[in-house]
Amino acid sequence: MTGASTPTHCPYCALQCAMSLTASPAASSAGSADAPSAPVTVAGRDFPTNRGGLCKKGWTSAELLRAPSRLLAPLVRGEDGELHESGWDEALDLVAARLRGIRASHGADAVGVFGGGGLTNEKAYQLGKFARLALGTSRIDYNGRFCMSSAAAAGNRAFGVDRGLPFPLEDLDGAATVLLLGSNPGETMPPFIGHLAGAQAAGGLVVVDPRRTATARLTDDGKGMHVQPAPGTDLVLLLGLIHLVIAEGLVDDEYVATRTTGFDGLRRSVAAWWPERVQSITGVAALTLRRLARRLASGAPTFILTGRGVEQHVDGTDTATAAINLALLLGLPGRPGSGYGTLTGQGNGQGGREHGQKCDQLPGYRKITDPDARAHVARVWGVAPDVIPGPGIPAVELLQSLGRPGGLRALMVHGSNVVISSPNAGAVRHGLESLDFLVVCDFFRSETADLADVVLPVAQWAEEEGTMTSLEGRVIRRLPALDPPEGVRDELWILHELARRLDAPSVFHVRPEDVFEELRLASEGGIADYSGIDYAMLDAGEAAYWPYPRGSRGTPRLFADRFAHADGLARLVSVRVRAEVEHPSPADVLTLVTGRLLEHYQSGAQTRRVPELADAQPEALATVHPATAARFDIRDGDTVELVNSRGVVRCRARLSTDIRPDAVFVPFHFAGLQTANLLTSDAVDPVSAMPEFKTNLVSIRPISEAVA
Ligand SMILES: Nc1nc2c(c(=O)[nH]1)N[C@H]1C(S)=C(S)[C@@H](COP(=O)(O)OP(=O)(O)OC[C@H]3O[C@@H](n4cnc5c(=O)[nH]c(N)nc54)[C@H](O)[C@@H]3O)O[C@H]1N2
Ligand SMILES: Nc1nc2c(c(=O)[nH]1)N[C@H]1C(S)=C(S)[C@@H](COP(=O)(O)OP(=O)(O)OC[C@H]3O[C@@H](n4cnc5c(=O)[nH]c(N)nc54)[C@H](O)[C@@H]3O)O[C@H]1N2
Ligand code: SF4
Ligand SMILES: [Mo]
Repeated sequence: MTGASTPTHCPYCALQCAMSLTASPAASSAGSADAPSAPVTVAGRDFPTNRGGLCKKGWTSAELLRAPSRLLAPLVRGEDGELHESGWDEALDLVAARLRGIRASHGADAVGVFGGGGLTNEKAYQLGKFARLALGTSRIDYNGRFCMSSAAAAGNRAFGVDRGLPFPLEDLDGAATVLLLGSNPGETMPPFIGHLAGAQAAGGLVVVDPRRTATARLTDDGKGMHVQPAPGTDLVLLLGLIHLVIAEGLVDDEYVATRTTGFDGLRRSVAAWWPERVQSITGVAALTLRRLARRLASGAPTFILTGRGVEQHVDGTDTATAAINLALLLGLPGRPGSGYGTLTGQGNGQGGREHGQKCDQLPGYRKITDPDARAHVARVWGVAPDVIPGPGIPAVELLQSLGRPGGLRALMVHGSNVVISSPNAGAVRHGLESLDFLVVCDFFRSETADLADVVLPVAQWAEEEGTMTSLEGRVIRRLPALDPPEGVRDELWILHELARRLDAPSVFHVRPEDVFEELRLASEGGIADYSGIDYAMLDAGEAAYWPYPRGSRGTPRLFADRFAHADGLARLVSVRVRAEVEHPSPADVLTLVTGRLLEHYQSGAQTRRVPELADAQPEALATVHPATAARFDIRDGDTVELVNSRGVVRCRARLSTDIRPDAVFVPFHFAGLQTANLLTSDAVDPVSAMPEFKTNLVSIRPISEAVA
């Protein structure tokens, strides 16, 4: 596998930019730690989403293939308390024996599995099956609960289906207006910005973000709008826009009458949200709201898109629902050239939420409580339906149960670095430390792997094959460009070997294509139906959007004629501002806003190991408005301490007018005392179980010590 160029896709985000990897001849000596330079070269490849472009993370992704810190053998914690290299048989025998033992003494639900939205469809599918059949546990969930769950819940409730973008990204090119709510693709998906050029030129790019981000700066030409509400007030903002659209007669009456239900309730629910009241809560001028409502209702091609900024809140489902209500009143979903969508985040954030690593789900986006769904999947798996456990508990609750009475005694982690990325991370670390047994599969000793009893090193993206489902709902192929280093194993092989040792009552294939063929059957007839897709058609370049039932042609655009509810209508679900969702701003506290930097990916487990990225962003910086800094006696570059009841973060301050004076921004990519999630709350949205990542109250003060 050397010399030739392999067409594949980026390992990181959901844009899944197309790239070509060319293996250098030295790559065949895989495994030698003395060849740290990238064994493959990366080139952008033409594809509708990225049009040949890549961001810095994509360009440098191959450096991790031979990073000096890559794990090249399993690690097992010894009697001395340290992790030591071991053979594969020894490590897998130990894992199987310990999990069996814990299951025998504490019951199957004492063993949990935590998955990830970066896993291929094949691995995510197999992990769900492994939990249910090999471990017999209901306790599986994944990091998408931190990512997509509120948008997914809102989409399911309104449309009866959750496909992040129900249209190809290229549809955005013709838009006159794009409303981006809490989304910063200028840093989180740079090549995506190309699709906003039309709206930008038409003066219709509207960015709603408490920070003046790279994306918000696209409106600096004075043509578009940057709306900068107080953090966590988007629901009020959206209720205000809906109020205006109704009050000013801007509703698409025919669309609402023929394609939706619930209008009367919705109208009543927004009656009291007149613009001046909205202004007093959000800080957004009534005049701006009116301008925005009219722009959105102009009848020109218009899109409304949400990101994590409006979704990662304890009222995230309601806020996403309000955004959908606005889009439905304007008649956007399903109208050619217009639409509503959410920008899925992780590489396989879409596919990863469809095939069974969610606690309440079976493959094909089926409900685990539905007897027909259970019977169908049980048939594919060759077991009786009652062998499949019932629903488990969502990610935050799962992590809260670590080591607690009646909670988890053992956990397997596949594709997440929860010590950095989960809310109330100090409590999660404590929970992991109190487990009887922790197994982590990773390429590196992530902060979570550091706590494990056994670490199993797995193949990276360029060394494995499989499929990913991009933010468009398009299933794409990942192809291997080189062999994994010796000592590293494919995750499907690991699950196969463990399933065998645990006497699982089903076959666990090792070849990705065999797993995909089984996934096709398991998803057949489900909401996310992949049964008409196979590797050969993807290799031949077919753009396969689900649902893609056997014998059909796939579905690039949803909702043209009907929504996925049985009656074909979309639901206008009335949502209210809940009393318990408060946004106080007493003088001595700030709202901590968290989010992302261009150079780092998620917990930083990967990108902090790429020298070019780490040099560009070596540390977490707290962005503070100069007026706020003056109030708290903070100078640019000072070390500050951010504190609340959950924890303490220490990092240096960066003064900037890009942030509102009532907020402080800290990226969540860093470890140790710079871990933003030491401060975030594990309170969750009642519908989606999404935690409150985006707005948490903190106090701030300068300190004299250097940053640890
Ligand atoms: N560079 C980089 N790119 C990534 C990732 C990464 O880690 N790094 N991760 C990928 C993943 S998994 C995801 S989910 C996506 C996320 O992509 P985005 O949703 O674009 O990312 P975030 O930075 O989390 O949040 C977006 C914006 O929300 C704003 N925000 C915070 N609070 C509020 C609020 O109350 N209201 C409003 N309106 N806005 C608010 C923040 O200031 C931020 O600019 O990115 C993907 N791409
Ligand atoms: N404060 C705050 N916290 C947040 C967010 C926020 O905006 N603010 N965003 C949240 C969001 S949207 C997300 S998606 C999460 C993400 O946060 P995490 O779940 O921690 O995501 P990653 O850092 O991508 O972790 C993936 C880990 O798995 C490894 N890995 C990658 N691919 C594979 C694979 O195929 N198999 C295995 N076994 N391992 C693999 C990587 O090396 C890395 O250690 O963070 C959430 N946390
Ligand atoms: S935008 Fe996302 S998919 Fe594209 S190169 Fe960057 S990280 Fe990779
Ligand atoms: Mo995410």
